[in-house]
Amino acid sequence: MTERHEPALVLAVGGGLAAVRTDAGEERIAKFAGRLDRRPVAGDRVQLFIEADEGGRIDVIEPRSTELRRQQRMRSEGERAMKEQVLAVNAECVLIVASIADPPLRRGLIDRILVAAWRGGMEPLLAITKADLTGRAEQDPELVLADYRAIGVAGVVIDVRTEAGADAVRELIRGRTTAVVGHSGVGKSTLVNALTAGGQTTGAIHELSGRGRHTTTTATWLDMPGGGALIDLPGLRSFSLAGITPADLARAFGDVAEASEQCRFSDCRHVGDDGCAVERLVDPARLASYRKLLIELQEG
Ligand SMILES: Nc1nc2c(ncn2[C@@H]2O[C@H](COP(=O)(O)OP(=O)(O)O)[C@@H](O)[C@H]2O)c(=O)[nH]1
Ligand SMILES: [Mg+2]
Ligand SMILES: [Zn+2]
Repeated sequence: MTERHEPALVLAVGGGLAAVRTDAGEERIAKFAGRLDRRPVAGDRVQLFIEADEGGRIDVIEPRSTELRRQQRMRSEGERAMKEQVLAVNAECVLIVASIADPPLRRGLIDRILVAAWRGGMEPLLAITKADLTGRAEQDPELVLADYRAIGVAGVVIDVRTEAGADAVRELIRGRTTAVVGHSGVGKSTLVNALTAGGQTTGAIHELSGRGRHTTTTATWLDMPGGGALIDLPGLRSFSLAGITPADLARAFGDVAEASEQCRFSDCRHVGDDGCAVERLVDPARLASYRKLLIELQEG
């Protein structure tokens, strides 16, 4: 077979190799050209150099329309270093999956992913799972949803184990390419399986796993029957952002800003101040998340 270049999609990456699918529908395992200035990520559009029946080499990574990034704290020689990690690229939206209980819903993680989604050019969406466990939850899932709706984030409350749950999410993401993120244990895999009708891993990803090169610690591209795709991310324990800007904070906490207009004093700090409307109107857990991010902003 003659040497050629073919456009392809990166399905998964692991150990210096990628599972890719050419636009002609052929799946291959690809190496990376030495001259690449960045690592390919699931969702990347690439030019694949093919010279043999098997394999290929990623020569070019096309410009990305979106990037979901986080910071990883690393300890190097006693010094605290930050390294940026690109989790998924070219997704149109980010579906944040959070259970209302078991494990309990954590606003901090949701708010951080929101900021990262908006920063990276994606629409954040929220799926609150385990609706059936609302009785033992600390918060009412519908009220949580309402808080996020107020800042422009659409969402659903679902029991993932029902057909209706998967349908509600399918409606929310409507055939778009969606990065799926959440703390582990929230029901993300259950949801992803339902959305991908069993979630068969494609040939090349399977082969990459077989070679011990792809584990569930990196993103995986999954097609959805009827259109659209998921970029399934591993369960996140934490989600760090670096260099939070006032604009990031304003966007993610428009409700806090709005409530603050009703505080008695214009210089209200919303920490036990007389006549504070923010403390009266904003959910305490949400306010706690705001304060944490505000401190990070002030610390730069
Ligand atoms: N009660 C209840 N359990 C769920 C729901 N969704 C998932 N689970 C259970 O939660 C556990 C973790 O689910 P899994 O999909 O593996 O979560 P992941 O770690 O986020 O991928 C499993 O035992 C699921 O059966 C739900 O909506 N309601
Ligand atoms: Mg899982
Ligand atoms: Zn106030």
